[in-house]
Amino acid sequence: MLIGIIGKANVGKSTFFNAATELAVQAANYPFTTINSNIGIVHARQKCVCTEFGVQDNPIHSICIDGNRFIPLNLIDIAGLVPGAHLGKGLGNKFLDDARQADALIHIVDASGSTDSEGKPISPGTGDPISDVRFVEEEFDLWLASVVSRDWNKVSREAESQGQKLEQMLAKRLSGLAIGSHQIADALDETGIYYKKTTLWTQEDIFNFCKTIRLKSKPIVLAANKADLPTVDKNINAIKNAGRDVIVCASEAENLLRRAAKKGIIHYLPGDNSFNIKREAELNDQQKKALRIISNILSKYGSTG
Ligand SMILES: Nc1nc2c(ncn2[C@@H]2O[C@H](COP(=O)(O)OP(=O)(O)O)[C@@H](O)[C@H]2O)c(=O)[nH]1
Ligand SMILES: [Mg+2]
Repeated sequence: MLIGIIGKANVGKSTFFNAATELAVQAANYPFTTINSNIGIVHARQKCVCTEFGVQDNPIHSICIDGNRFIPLNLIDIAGLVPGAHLGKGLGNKFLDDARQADALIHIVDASGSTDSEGKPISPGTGDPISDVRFVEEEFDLWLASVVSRDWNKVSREAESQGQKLEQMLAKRLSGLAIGSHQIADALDETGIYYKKTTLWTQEDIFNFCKTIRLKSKPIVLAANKADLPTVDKNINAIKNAGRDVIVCASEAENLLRRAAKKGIIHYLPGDNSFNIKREAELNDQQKKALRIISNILSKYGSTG
């Protein structure tokens, strides 16, 4: 399973990636590899069978720590999107190259509103995370639409004259995108174009089909990042009011906690709602202050996300 991190520039994608792939805990008993610079291993946490059912566990492909099971997944840090990426703007092509392999996506949003649509710093609270969510998803759909509609007149005519099945023709167009043919069939059905002659498809039909197939094949979780900044609450509420589920997320804090845990300064397991300082004497005032701030974030949101 490969999970991709998407979002516009400077929202904290790489910080999230670094935090998530930093193994704060003892080395795993399976090969730990960073596949390449932007692909790493993360661990999803759930209760282990040893605590849940009181049985003896013997994890082979995952790790059990203090009754919590950490299950490895692959994570890919994908190049940031800018408006117009589907036309090759910014690192558009690199984005699309990485994103196509993902089975699910984490969309990181700068919930503090301290970056504009191109990721440039602006005064906190003035950015509009809701329009960021929209533009990133739309860029993705427009890119898919550009893949599907390439030489559409020719391809659709040929497919019709050869009596080729629509799912097959589209599966070929979308190959390499980790999209299943049943997902294509379902998306055609939902878009209402299953029985429409492909030569009559409009750009809008193609776009709607692409949006539907993206929702099916690459489900997105929204992560409202930079939760340490005071301007997040208003934006998190706005995202929720727009009908979207969102996970509040503090990547920089998580990064710091995992590094401190690795050095043995604190006891902290990723996903915990608190931490214990083990070696307080080694901390300077600034570090103590940072940990106090993080402790407040954990009590407010229940975890770093
Ligand atoms: N306050 C705050 N800043 C963050 C957080 N995560 C990332 N940043 C900052 O946002 C900027 C962009 O981060 P980066 O990870 O490079 O973003 P990317 O372009 O999306 O990969 C950097 O200055 C980070 O220090 C966070 O949780 N809180
Ligand atoms: Mg980055």
